[in-house]
Amino acid sequence: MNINNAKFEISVMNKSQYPKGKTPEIVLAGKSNVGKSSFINSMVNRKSLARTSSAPGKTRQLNFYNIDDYFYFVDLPGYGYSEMSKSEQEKVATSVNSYLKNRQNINLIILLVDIRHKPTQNDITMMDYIKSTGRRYIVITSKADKIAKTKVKSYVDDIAKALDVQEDLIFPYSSETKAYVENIWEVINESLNS
Ligand SMILES: Nc1nc2c(ncn2[C@@H]2O[C@H](COP(=O)(O)OP(=O)(O)OP(=O)(O)O)[C@@H](O)[C@H]2O)c(=O)[nH]1
Ligand SMILES: [Mg+2]
Repeated sequence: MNINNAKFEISVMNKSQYPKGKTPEIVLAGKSNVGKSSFINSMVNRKSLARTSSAPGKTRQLNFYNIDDYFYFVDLPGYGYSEMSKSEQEKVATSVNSYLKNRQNINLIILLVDIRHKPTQNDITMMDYIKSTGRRYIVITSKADKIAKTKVKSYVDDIAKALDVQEDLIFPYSSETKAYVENIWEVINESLNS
């Protein structure tokens, strides 16, 4: 896909602030530090459109990135960040869950998990929640550049099992090398066209 104009639009906490209109939203969910913001940057060929963090857990709001007025990438705050106070974590989780459940504009939810690690309990809980919304979703195993190419498939298969995800709904990706980027655009385009 050829992107001409990707821009940050708004950072929100409450639904009263969500963008108006019917532009479809492609949502990035996942643990803090898994690579959500890097994913957005690499997909739109911009180094620092979405702020990536050397200090994880900085993002506590939902960030909307307008892609050619065609769709939004929505960067969710990461979960599992232990330095955040419990009440703060609950506040963030409530706003994320309510968005995922109620927002009409959501077209596709992408759950990112690190290809190198067994999914955490938080990942499994998030996966189950996403399934419970009844929305279209895929899982992307991030940081595929960190393991040998020949091992990618077996790592992806293990994660698919742990999250109980169909084989055709899980894809490896690397924001660093952009390996497999074509597959991901294909899925996104398909979801935007249906
Ligand atoms: N090698 C490699 N590193 C990556 C990749 N994607 C992200 N990273 C690195 O992982 C770290 C975290 O990436 P972010 O994109 O900030 O992660 P995030 O999920 O947005 O984190 P939060 O905003 O804290 O929830 C950064 O140092 C990135 O450079 C990847 O595909 N390969
Ligand atoms: Mg981020």
